[in-house]
Amino acid sequence: MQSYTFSHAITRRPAASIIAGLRAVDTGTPDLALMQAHHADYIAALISTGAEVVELGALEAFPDSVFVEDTALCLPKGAVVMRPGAPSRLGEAAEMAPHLETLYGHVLRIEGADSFIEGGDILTTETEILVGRSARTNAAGVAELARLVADWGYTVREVFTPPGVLHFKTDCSLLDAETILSTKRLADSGCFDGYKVIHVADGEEACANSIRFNDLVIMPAGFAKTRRILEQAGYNVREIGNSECAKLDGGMSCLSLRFTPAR
Ligand code: CIR
Repeated sequence: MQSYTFSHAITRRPAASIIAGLRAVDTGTPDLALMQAHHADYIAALISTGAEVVELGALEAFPDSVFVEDTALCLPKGAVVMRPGAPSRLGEAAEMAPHLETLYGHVLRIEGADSFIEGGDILTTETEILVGRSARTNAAGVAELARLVADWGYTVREVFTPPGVLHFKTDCSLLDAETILSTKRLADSGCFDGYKVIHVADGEEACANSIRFNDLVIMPAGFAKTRRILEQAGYNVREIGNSECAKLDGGMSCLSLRFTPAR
């Protein structure tokens, strides 16, 4: 259960500079006020499960800094500060490190000059850390992570993010110890063999980035078919508006670091 039950989450308020956030395709300028409202709903959902949420202040110098997931990997035995592959996001990881040091006592860091890795490419199950190579995460980053967490009880497995997809977890989420929500295009690669896979409904690929957080599955609003599939499978689903983050290729997992710090 350690892969989906958590005592803590960290979020960061969206900055006004979010309008300059990275995006693969420009589908319009994010509305800051609406994003703030969605963000508040998201935090309320996390808190409703009994977790403590550390809400960090906005960082105007980093337009994408609301997407805190990409800055670190937080596991029961420790935290690893990432090296984001997007140059404009590299500094976000250093901004996160002191907060994790406070909660964990110390942190490890990806440091190699050629190593790049973002948290959005990492899916942790009870036994494995799956890391998707992508435009943001390279083999050196995966190898360095594997060395750092070698004693933490997981197998690190390098997998591949589908072409044109930002992050591995853009297309999948952990639902419980043996179940993964995935797009068909990702699951068809065979990377989840051995797990139970629930496919998102056709045409609803954008809701594959959801999160299991304690007793809730938190998914972006507006994907009724997949919501029904999840509810029929017994999950307790909460929808959160994601229209503004979606303009920047962001979703439910990107907005938090979720963990139970060991001290
Ligand atoms: C970016 O391109 O880096 C941001 N606009 C979106 C990051 C989304 N993060 C995530 O999927 N973990």
